[in-house]
Amino acid sequence: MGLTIFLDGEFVDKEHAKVSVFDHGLLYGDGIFEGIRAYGRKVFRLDAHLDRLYAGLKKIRLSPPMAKEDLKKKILETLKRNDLDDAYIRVVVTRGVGDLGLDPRKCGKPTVFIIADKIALYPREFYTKGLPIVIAKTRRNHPSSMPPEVKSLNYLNSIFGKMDAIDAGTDEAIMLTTDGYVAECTGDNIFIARNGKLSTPPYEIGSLDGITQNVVIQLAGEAGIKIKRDMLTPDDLYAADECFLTGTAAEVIPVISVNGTLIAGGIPGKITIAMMNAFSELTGIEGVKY
Ligand code: PXG
Repeated sequence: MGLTIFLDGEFVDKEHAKVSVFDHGLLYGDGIFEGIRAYGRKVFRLDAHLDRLYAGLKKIRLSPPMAKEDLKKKILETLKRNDLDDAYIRVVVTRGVGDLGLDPRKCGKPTVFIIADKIALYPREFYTKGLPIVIAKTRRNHPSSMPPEVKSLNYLNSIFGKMDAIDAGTDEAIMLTTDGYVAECTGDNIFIARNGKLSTPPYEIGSLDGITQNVVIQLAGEAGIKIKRDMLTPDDLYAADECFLTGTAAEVIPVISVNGTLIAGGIPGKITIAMMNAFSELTGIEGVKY
């Protein structure tokens, strides 16, 4: 049996889940999305994801097509209908169908869809051996051009970063701000450990206010590990004792080299492993049941 998709108020088969070529989500990337995970029939940090989605809609001045609580129910129903124990959920709200012009006022009603499917993470070996990454040639969007808190449907900045990673023979790349500070990776936030303390960049400089990042900040606090929002340079990465990435898709993944410079002697560090274990424990117990 194929996947069942929620689209504009109805549940339809994947084959019938189609949107118009006049949808401004497609024509201009005008819309917002969220990526959410479910573990063992529980959706992890669902409210935080919905809050971020609705904050994004407000920022792009798109009035929500449905109440947050209703969307939440539809997400849970999509998971139930597809009978998924573990899943990756993609929620998308676009400006809707308009004409061939940018004017968002000409779009009738927003398009909303929910896809729940399996997810392929980075190959499993990277979680034990660690991920080699590079610094992307492409710089992160400047926050004055693209507010970092908006998970917009236009991800070309990250896709350029991803292509830089692929060109360098790696799977992930760090994106620097226009003035050269570490912002984040193409779809993950970044942490370093130095002298037993963790640092991660402030989101105001141009990274997403990551939900997994905030979970790790919470877990580090609970484990008595000092954690600070810090402006980091590439030199701080090269000099770090440990480095790891966080994201809904990636979870917590160790980094073992940056531009070929080994970190932590090329093996995942102690704090990284502690955070990976704490994260996996939490996703096993916390979440909204369906
Ligand atoms: N930075 C960016 C730019 C992201 O897109 C994160 C950080 C991590 O945030 P969360 O809240 O998920 O911890 C993201 C989210 C993918 C993919 O296919 C990645 C994300 C979203 C959707 C798809 O790699 N990352």
